[in-house]
Amino acid sequence: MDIGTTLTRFLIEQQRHLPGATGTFTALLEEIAIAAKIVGREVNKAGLAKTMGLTGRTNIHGEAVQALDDFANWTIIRALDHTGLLAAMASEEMEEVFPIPEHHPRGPYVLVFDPVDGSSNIDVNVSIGTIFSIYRCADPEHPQVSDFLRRGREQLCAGYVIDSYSPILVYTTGSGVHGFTLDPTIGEFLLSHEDLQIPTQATIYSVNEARSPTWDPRVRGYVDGLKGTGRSARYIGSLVADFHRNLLKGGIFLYPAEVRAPNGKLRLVYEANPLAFIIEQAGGSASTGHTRILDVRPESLHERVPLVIGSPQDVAEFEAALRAPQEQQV
Ligand code: P6P
Repeated sequence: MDIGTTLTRFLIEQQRHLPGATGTFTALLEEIAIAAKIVGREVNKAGLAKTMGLTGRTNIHGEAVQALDDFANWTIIRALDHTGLLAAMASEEMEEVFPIPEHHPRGPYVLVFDPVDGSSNIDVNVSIGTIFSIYRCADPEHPQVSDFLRRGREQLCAGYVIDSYSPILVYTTGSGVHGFTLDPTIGEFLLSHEDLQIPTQATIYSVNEARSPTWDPRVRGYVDGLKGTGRSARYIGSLVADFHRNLLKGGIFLYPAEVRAPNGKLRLVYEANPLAFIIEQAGGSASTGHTRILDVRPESLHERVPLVIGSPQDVAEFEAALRAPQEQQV
């Protein structure tokens, strides 16, 4: 009986077509998949597990740390710290870079991740997920934060895992975007979405309209112009879930700059960049509203960036709206 194509089999087959491929990403993605299954098991005990609720601490962003944030962060670190493939890791939950301890072998890559994107939704059973990105390390014996402050276009691999009733892992290494759905009966991620391409015509727009008073009037005008065009407004409040739906259905997600937050809310290094690599590989676009996300040079590990991402025509129309002359503030 054919169980379908497992993640491992697909990666091995992909490796054959990539000159010089060493199987490193196969090993890294397999370990990430295992970590994702462990985190998913905790998520699926929603409300019953000790890994739910708040820890009582706040992270470096001043956000309440969910028990699952901590659990997922250290699950991913423990799954990958011994592989001999990484020199260091960084995460939304850690202020500084985490060098691979001396007692483990180091490797030529660094991994940066958001262990639980959308964690504020954990206790209300809304889909959440992990977002990750892999770069080459300049000097594995001496990993630096500069290894993580690379333009997104230098990423070697990016992906996400959504913990939902049907967990899915989506990744790219620059040869298309591929999705794998977890078959819980065998505990394997099986190929379900090969070579994903975002529909060019968006049918959905995703934005938190409650924040519109804080936007540039041209942003308000753009979003108002989407109404009555036959599109649907869909906003889950979990970036990875909103992104994934728009990737499959065609749409645009916006978290624009705001009057008191000119860089918006979302993080460049471990949220915008991985998703921007994926969306471009799937035929879409990702922009700050003025600049291609993958061209932005990060200045710090946790910096934020305005994000507009999705169907290319919609992103282009948003950028055009922001080029219009600014209304004179009365
Ligand atoms: P708002 C979740 O906290 C998150 O970081 C993203 O997953 C999500 O897209 C965004 O914030 C939602 O923010 O301000 O609309 O609640």
